[in-house]
Amino acid sequence: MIRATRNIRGFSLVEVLIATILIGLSIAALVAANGSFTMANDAGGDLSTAEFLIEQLRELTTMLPVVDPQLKATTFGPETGETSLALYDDLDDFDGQTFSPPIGADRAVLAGYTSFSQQITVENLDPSNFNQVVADHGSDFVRITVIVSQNARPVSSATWIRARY
Ligand SMILES: [Ca+2]
Ligand SMILES: [Ca+2]
Repeated sequence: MIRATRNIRGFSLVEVLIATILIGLSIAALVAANGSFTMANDAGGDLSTAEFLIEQLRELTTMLPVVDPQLKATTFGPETGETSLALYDDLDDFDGQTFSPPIGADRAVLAGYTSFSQQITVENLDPSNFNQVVADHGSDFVRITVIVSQNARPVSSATWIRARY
C-alpha cells in the first residue's frame, strides 16, 4: 500500500478532500454574496419607489392654499361637505390621512404600488421656532410630513414647511 502510493503520481485522498472543501467554501461564499447584492438592490428599489410616492404628495399639495379658500381657518381638516379626496382644497384637509394604496399627484390611485402607503400629517409651527408645534391654525406656518411605508414598515419620509398666503 505504501509502495503503491510512492509509485503513483497523483493526488492523495486528503488533497482531494481539501480541494473539494475549498471549492465548496468558495461557491458558498459566492452564493451568499450574490444574495446580499440582491437584497441591497431590492432595498434600493423600494427606497426609489418611496421617494417617488413622497414627490407625488408634494406635487399634489404644492398648489393648495394652506387654509380653506372659502371658509378660511375655521376647520382644521376637511370642511363640511368635503367628504372625499376629490373635494379637498386646502392643506389641512389632508392632515391625518393615509392613502393605501397610494395616490398620485392627480389624486388617482396608483394601483401598481399596493404594498405601499402614504401617511400625511399637517401641523402648525411657531414662526420663531420651526421645531415647536403650536395649536391647529395657531400660526401662518405649517409643516407637512409624509411617511411612506411598505407592508406597514416605514421606508422613507420627508418634511417641508409652507407659509400661509
Ligand atoms: Ca377644505
Ligand atoms: Ca380645511
